[in-house]
Amino acid sequence: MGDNAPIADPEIKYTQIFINNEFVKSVSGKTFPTNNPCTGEPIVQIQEGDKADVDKAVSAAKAAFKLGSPWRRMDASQRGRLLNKLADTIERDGRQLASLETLDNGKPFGYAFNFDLVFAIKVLRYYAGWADKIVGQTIPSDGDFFTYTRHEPIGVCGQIIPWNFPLLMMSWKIAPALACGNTLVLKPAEQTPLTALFVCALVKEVGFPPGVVNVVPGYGPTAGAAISNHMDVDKIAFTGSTEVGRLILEAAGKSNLKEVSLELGGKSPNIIFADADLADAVEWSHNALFANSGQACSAGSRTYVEESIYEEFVKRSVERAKTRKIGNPLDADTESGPQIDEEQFNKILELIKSGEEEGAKMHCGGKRFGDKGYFIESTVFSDVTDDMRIAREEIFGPVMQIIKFKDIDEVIPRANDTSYGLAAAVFTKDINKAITIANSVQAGSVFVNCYNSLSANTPFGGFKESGIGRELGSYGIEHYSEVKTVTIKIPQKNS
Ligand code: TXE
Repeated sequence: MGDNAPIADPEIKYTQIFINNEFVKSVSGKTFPTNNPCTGEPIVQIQEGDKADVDKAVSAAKAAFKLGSPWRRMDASQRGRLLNKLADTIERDGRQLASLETLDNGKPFGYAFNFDLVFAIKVLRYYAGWADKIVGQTIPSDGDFFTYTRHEPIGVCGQIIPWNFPLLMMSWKIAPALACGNTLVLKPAEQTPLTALFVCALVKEVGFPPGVVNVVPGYGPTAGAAISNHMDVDKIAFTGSTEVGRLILEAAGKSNLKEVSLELGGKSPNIIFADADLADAVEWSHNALFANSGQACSAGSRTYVEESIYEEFVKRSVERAKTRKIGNPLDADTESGPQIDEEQFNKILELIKSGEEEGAKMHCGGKRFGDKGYFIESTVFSDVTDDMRIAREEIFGPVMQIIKFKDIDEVIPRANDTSYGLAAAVFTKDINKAITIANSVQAGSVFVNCYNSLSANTPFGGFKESGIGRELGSYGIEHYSEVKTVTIKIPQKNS
């Protein structure tokens, strides 16, 4: 086996809560299983954190953030060095990490290795570079005064992440937080704790001081709620459902008004004009929806196609969906693995049923794939109208909705008629159409003749109910630092 081949049965070394650079058991003594979505069977038992464990983790993070602590005294350049070293060790152990991700999440190993892992490493390196470049201003304030600003870390950051890109979402959260000098308590999703716990061992190995990074696996209403309600958590960053995003905001309001950044759901319009390169648009649109088994917040889940090419676009999209290889995520040619769990599996099948009942035309798929695990066939609907549930609700599964439109003036308000605003795309060769769409859609990211082309240095986040704040790029730094204005009386000011 080469260095890039999956490990079918990766060793699982880390199943405990990580506090103060030590792996520990839960206070309650409880454990929970993490399951293999290919079979529905448990992989291993994980120590189950809840409020008592979160309290311990927050105390550790608070102590690590004390004035004079090794972390607060550390050179900013050294914080960057530690982040780079973390990226190095993740790269070194990439095969193991990607194999764990595939086992726990079900995504094809090729994607886990070549996309999730590679992107996570890039994000760590990108923010490593930022650590000693986070600077304030000197300001010529009125009077005999001199003012400067300091961009200080906020303090203890709570970070709650989902199961669709476990390692990647961890990197998006911890990299900017650590670059800015914060300490953190992160809760991975209960479905996918394995890679986050593996990274904890690397955090310790590369030399982050104890208490800087703490990871508490557990369930949302217990461990997650304990983080979002905690009086000593100064900021919370969350990626997940809009429903839970509201709970997080509410908890922040009811506790200590901790700062909140949210990256929530989406129902992103992908608009294909008749002048687009058709083959290209079909392939991008296919992947915009089916990548990661449809489990992406920015999925292009409302495919709007101009009337004159509608039939042809549907025909080609159906052909493409039928060739999509679903199956064992360890096989090199597999494009889609299973959905994450039974709850998501049932939700998706129920929404497919609603599409049929509401009169959309189903061309392929529509049911379970195979006889075990949570696989669903690649499903394509045409004749979808804006009011159908499949056109309004986030399905988070391999279900494509192709919707007809007449012209640019008509499609813009339709594209914006949603409570979400995460992403949008337009396919056209006409620069004026591209720019008009890009400037008119209410979305945090707009892609022109491409889709989901993300990068560590490009901001990502939502308009409207898709979230608050931006991650990645320089914008990500803003959510992990406080600006302090220091004004000093001076004997005499001169210009
Ligand atoms: O999300 P949850 P679920 C969407 C997608 C999906 C739906 C439900 O539509 O079908 O959400 O998925 C933690 N306090 N997205 O149920 O519950 C939970 O433990 C604090 C979009 O898996 O939001 C996990 O760590 N935390 C999305 C995280 O929140 C709580 C990614 C996400 O889980 C909590 C995933 C609580 N009360 C789902 N309840 C995206 N934006 O990428 C749960 N959690």
